[in-house]
Amino acid sequence: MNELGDRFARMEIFLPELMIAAEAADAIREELIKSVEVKSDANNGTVVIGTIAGDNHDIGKKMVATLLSVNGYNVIDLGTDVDPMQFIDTAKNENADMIAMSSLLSTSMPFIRETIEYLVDEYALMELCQQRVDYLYKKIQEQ
Ligand code: B12
Repeated sequence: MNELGDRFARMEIFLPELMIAAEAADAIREELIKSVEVKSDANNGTVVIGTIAGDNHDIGKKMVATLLSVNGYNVIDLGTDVDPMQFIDTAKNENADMIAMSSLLSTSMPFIRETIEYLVDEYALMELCQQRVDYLYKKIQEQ
C-alpha cells in the first residue's frame, strides 16, 4: 500500500486503482486470518478500537484489531470516523481495558488529543498508561 501511495502521489495510478488495492489488501487480511491460530481461551481484556473522526482509513486498524483478537483480546471495533465521545462511552459501557485509536490524516489527529484530554480530565487515567499517554500527548502537541 505504501508503494501504491507513492505511485498515486506521482500520478502514475489514480483513485479507483488505489481503492481497488485497498479492497484487495483487506481481502488478503481476511484470507490470512483463517490460517492464524486463534488463542480463544485466553482472556487478556477488552479493547475498544476505531479510526478517529474525519478519517476513513481502516486497513491498518483492521490489521491491529485482527491481531489483538487472535491474541485473546475481546475487540470492539467501532469502524471509521468515530467521534471521541463514542470511544469513551463505549469503553465505559463495556468496562474496557484499553482504547485504541487509529489516525492517518493529520486533520483528524486533534480528535485524538481531544479524547486523551477528556480521559485525563475525567478519569485521571490509569497509572500504567500515564507515561505512554504523556509521550503521545507531547507528540500531538508538537504537530
Ligand atoms: C490506502 C489509502 C487510502 C484509501 C483508504 C482505504 C481504506 N479502506 O483504508 C483511500 C483511497 C480511500 C484513501 C483516501 C484518502 N486519503 Co489516503 N492513503 C492511503 C495510503 C496509500 C495507504 C494507507 C494504508 O492502508 N497503508 C497500509 C496499512 C497496513 O498501514 P497503516 O494504515 O499505516 O497501518 C499500520 C500502522 O499505521 C499501525 N496502525 C494503524 N492503525 C493503528 C491503530 C492502533 C491502535 C495501533 C496500535 C497501530 C495502528 O499498524 C498498521 C500495521 O502496521 C496512505 C499513504 C501511506 N503510505 O500511508 C494514504 C494517506 C494516508 N491518505 C492521505 C489522504 C490525504 C487521503 C484523502 C484525504 C485523499 C483525498 N484528497 O480525498 C482521503 C481521505 C478520506 C478520509 N476521509 O479518510 C494522506 C494523508 C496525509 C496527511 N498527512 O493527512 C496519505 C498519507 C497519502 C499522502 N502521502 O498524501 N486513502
